[in-house]
Amino acid sequence: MRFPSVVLRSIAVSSIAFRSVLLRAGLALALVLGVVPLAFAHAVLVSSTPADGASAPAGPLALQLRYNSRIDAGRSRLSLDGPAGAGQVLKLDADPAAQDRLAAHIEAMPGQYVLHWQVLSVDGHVTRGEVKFTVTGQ
Ligand SMILES: [Cu+2]
Repeated sequence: MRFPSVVLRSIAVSSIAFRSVLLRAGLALALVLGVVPLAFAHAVLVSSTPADGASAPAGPLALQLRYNSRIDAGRSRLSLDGPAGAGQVLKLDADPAAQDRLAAHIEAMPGQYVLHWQVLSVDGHVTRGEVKFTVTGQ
């Protein structure tokens, strides 16, 4: 009878496929267990003023970025693309009491802005991102 050998072969093939699935599931689990806790230690942007996608009136504008953990403001950086040019590095407001945020002030003219942030969190990891906002005329 040939039938049983065909069945056996197909069981062997599906067993290899099953092991490969198990291996992948194991790797995925290891990634989840091993990498996600580290990712939580990085500085993640919690909120910003202006908020991403928001509008603000022209004139003096306070920029603030708040993170989920303490950051090293001395090794963090804000730069701004706007109607006055791209890559303008902003002078950060010093506030030793606010160790989880970056702040700066600008005199904003109407236009589209992209605020680029790069922060060093206390766990030694650098994260980056951007906040886009619009400044409207009076
Ligand atoms: Cu980290």
